Amino acid sequence: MTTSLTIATKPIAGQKPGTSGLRKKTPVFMGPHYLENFVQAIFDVVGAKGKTFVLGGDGRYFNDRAAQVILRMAAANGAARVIVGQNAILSTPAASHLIRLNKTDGGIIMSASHNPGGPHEDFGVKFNMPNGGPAPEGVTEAMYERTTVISEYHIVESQDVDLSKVGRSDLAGMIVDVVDPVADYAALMETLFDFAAIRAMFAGGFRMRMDSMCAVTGPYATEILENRLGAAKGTVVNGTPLPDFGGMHPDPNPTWAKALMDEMFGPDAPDFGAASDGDGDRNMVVGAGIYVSPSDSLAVLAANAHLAPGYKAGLKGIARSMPTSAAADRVADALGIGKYETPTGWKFFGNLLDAGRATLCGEESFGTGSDHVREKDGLWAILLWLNILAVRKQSVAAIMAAHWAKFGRNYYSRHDFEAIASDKADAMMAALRASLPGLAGRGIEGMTIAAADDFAYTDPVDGSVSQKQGVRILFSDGSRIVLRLSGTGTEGATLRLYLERYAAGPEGLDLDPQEALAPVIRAAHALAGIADFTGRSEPNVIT
Ligand code: VG1
Ligand code: CO
Repeated sequence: MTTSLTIATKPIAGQKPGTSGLRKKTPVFMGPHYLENFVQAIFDVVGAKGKTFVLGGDGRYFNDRAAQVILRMAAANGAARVIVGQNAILSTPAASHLIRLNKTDGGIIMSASHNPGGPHEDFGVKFNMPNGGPAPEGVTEAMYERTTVISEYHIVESQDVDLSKVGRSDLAGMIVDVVDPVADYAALMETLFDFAAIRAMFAGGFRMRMDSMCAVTGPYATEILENRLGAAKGTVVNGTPLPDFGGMHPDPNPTWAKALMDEMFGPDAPDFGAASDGDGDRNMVVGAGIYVSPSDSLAVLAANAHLAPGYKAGLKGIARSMPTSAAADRVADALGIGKYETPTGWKFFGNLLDAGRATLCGEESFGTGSDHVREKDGLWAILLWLNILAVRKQSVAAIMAAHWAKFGRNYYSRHDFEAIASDKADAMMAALRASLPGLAGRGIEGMTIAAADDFAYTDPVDGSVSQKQGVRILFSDGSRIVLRLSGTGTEGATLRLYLERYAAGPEGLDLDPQEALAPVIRAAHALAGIADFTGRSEPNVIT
């Protein structure tokens, strides 16, 4: 017996989605009406009556409880059907695929991505559109507006739905289809990559370590790498998703995936190493003794994608977020295909992918993906790398050296200054923005500033404009400094400083990136006054 209830509520301040959905501390999300208000705002904006949605999350603390609330609210709002991953688990790319495969009206993903999880860490909710991609700004803005005036939400009173078993059930007249979270995703990967070639490579003794960081990709990686591709048992480490990610920070970068880095730079390093984040959309790639920066990874994947069956016809175009290095642009130019520079966040790639202008997309923040879904996709990137390695039969180091020899090298690094007081970070950005008009022509650290602006983007497909997407300082030698504040943090502000310098070669392609970038780093500190404003002269995460 189920009863549909309408509950009176009041707006809660600050339910504004950031770079990718609404992210807050878990206790905030668990507070009275918090999750409910936001979910109702989603349904009020997109409409639920008679619709079908996908639901799943990265398994973090509160994921299971939140899923039950969302199901009850979907039923009370008149949804016809919800497809939910078993145990409420779905990686972000797998959710994107299910939305598309089943031609649904969108999906709700419960994740705070690479942010730690647990009772005192982070939780998040994002809505993806019927194309499988993150809701664009216009939609998230409407959801936020809705949260500021909300006065009631709808929820059915019922027992929990049993999400532990695959199969169909009914919740107050709404169909709930519990599906295997891995099966359809793994099948999609088989259509894109040469599994036989990769299997042969593993059979020939190729060794890999995949660190799933106790987050959502564990079951996906185990099924695909070990079961289907024959990688040795134990290739996947930290392969069981845990509510607190085993206390790890599930962010695949050299700082947080240090155990993997140590192994890949150790005496008995495997041929290939990879890691993915909380919700499975990010990836880090490492060869024996060589780290591949995400910007370089995008460029190498673009230059070699045709070696995989899913991309043998070539690429339509390559899109990268503005802070991502220009390495991929050089590949696009060489291939004679379109290149696009978008603001940070995967939602900006959706229109380019839908319109068939871009095939590959990437961000410097360990995100790469293609038009197979509308999210970045960690395992996809890892499989494309494996496909390339299987065809080229060269080491990661040899592939990188050949790439730089051909295209030159865009030395690149991102310095993060986390948990700065928001007012200090805002004051620093305001002063920097005010200084921009006077910067062009100025010399600093032996370089000359060619241009400086605050990045604004006009979507080439729908004409929508996004302002103030980050300060860019461009030098006449191709070096570049970008500064912006994070839109995914839940504590104070995070300043992201992006640094780039181009070396054409043939000399100077083997420098340590921090050394190669030293003058650019000094210039950035001098121009932005980071220490003066924030009291911080050193970043706490370098990628
Ligand atoms: C960060 C990254 C951005 C990425 C976003 C979501 O945003 O810089 O490139 O798209 O996280 O990634 P910000 O605003 O903190 O810089 V994830 O793996 O949340 O979905
Ligand atoms: Co993520």
